[in-house]
Amino acid sequence: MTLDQIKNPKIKAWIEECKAMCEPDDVYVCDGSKEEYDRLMKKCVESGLATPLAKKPNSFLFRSDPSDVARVEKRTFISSVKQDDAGPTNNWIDPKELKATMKGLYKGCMHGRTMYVIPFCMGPLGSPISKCGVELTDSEYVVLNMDIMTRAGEKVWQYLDDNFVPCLHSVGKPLNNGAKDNGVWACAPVEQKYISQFPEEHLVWSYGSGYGGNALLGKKCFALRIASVIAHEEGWLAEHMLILKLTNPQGEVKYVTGAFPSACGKTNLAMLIPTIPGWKVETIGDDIAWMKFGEDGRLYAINPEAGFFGVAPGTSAESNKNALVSASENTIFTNCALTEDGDVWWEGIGYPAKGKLVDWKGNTRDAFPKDKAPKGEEMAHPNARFTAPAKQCPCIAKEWEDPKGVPISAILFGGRRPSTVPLVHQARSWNHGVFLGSIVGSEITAASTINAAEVGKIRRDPFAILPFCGYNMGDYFQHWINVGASAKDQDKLPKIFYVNWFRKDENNAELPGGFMWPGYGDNSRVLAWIFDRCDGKDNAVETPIGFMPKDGAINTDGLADYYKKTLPEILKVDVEGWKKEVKDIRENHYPKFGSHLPKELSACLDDLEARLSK
Ligand code: OXD
Ligand code: MN
Repeated sequence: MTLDQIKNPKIKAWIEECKAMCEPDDVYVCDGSKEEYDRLMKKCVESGLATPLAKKPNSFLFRSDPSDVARVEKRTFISSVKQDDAGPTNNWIDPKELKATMKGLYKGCMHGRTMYVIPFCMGPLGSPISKCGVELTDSEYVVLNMDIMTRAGEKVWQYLDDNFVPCLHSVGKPLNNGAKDNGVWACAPVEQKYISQFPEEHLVWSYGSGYGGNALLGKKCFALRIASVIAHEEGWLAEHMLILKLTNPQGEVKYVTGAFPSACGKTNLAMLIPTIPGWKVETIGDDIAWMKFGEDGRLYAINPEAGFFGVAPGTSAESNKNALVSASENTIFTNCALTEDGDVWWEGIGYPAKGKLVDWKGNTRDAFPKDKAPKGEEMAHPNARFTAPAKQCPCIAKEWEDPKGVPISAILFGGRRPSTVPLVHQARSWNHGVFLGSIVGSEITAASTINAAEVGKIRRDPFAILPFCGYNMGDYFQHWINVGASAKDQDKLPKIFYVNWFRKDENNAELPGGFMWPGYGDNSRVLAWIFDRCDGKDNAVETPIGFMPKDGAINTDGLADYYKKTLPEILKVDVEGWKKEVKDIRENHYPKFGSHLPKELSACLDDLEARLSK
């Protein structure tokens, strides 16, 4: 298809307008075919930007610019008409001002480049929950990644209508007077990077970065920031959550979603291999869930994505074998190290590097003894990624693309909490669950700060959506309360749980890494308790913080003795710790939301305080 053949006048006019502003050398409408993917990849290889990997079929390694290696939260804007609508947790610039600045940058920014038109769908084609968009980009890398991460190309046109989400992207490096990239990653300096969402227009404008969520606009920009706004308008939920399918030894199935801040093992949980016999975990999604009520009054979830954009370092056969298999072919690697025999390598891959490696900056170096690189000298960038098709995941659930979604029985919240928060507790009600989501946080550890005074403090990341909420977070809390209240049948709402795999006891030398719970596959023991809770099994006791496992209700068969000994400790209510938690929420967290904080949440906080004092 060519630009002239696009039938929808609104889409066509928008592309023409962007073309006139960005002045590309030409415009190419992507069809999403394998031939197109191979052709664009060949272009990247020939220009020196991509390296084919001899050890992984149809897989390629890209290296980005050291200034362009991650999402840039300080350059991410929610540009609502009123600042109050962006709320206290988002960066805001008046849309008139931001558009004027960005138009200045966009003017002629695609000189010497092709503008690719990517029609794409977030969610299974034809699903009533899915939504479509069009991304315009001057980056082949973006086209190739969008091809894996979304349903993209010719097949999407029949679902595109006037409600499409327009997403404009440029790497921000015009090639004037015949200049070439010469295999160098194109991007703009940090102060010229803008990842902008215009919530009233459901519009995304991204400039200056070619990396991940800054550039693959279907993911964080559309499926979370803009979708959260649409969900707020339409009465559903767009969440930073994994979706998993859990089957018990009797063959009964439940679906669970889970929100965890980054670096808390969301992908690992979604692909977990249970250590308790007879249980099975399968994957529906590892990052985003869109949830809407079905006819039967249950909340149904789809994964709007079609691939995994996973963090490579730390992914090993032990931590997540299924992710490794997912990324064993047809995969794009970014900022991993390259081995002499044409494979990728990263810190924490589970085996030592041999001989010389080309690091993520393109320098050839000897592997470090024991693979312990000093901080900042890693072979793979700590945010190195693999982009792999979800259908290649060995544990992908057969219904992962079911257009009606999967009915959710439980919603989990969690974070890295070395103290206070127990292994698992269950909310008493939907609103109490919203309270638990609103207080999610991860403790700052010595590893993440050089300021000793910070250690032990909690960085709050409500619903793990802090960098991805497209509107006022206080209104977002209220929206969750309203969704619960709008349920036709309150009994059919998912049950809500708070889990914590990360309790520590530094004084117990027996515990690997000081962790009081083994995590990974052993988290299935907690999932099993949650499964039975959803069936109303008598396996819980009521405590001041919510329902917790009865003695013996967590299966410990085969668990190392030292974990059997620590279990009672991580299943206790730490009353003093929770009192401090209440104080921190009351003094530092909730006041941020001012008059937008729902009264239901203040009431939950008062109630918790009263119960802890009884
Ligand atoms: C991601 C993130 O890349 O949450 O998924 O940062
Ligand atoms: Mn994420």
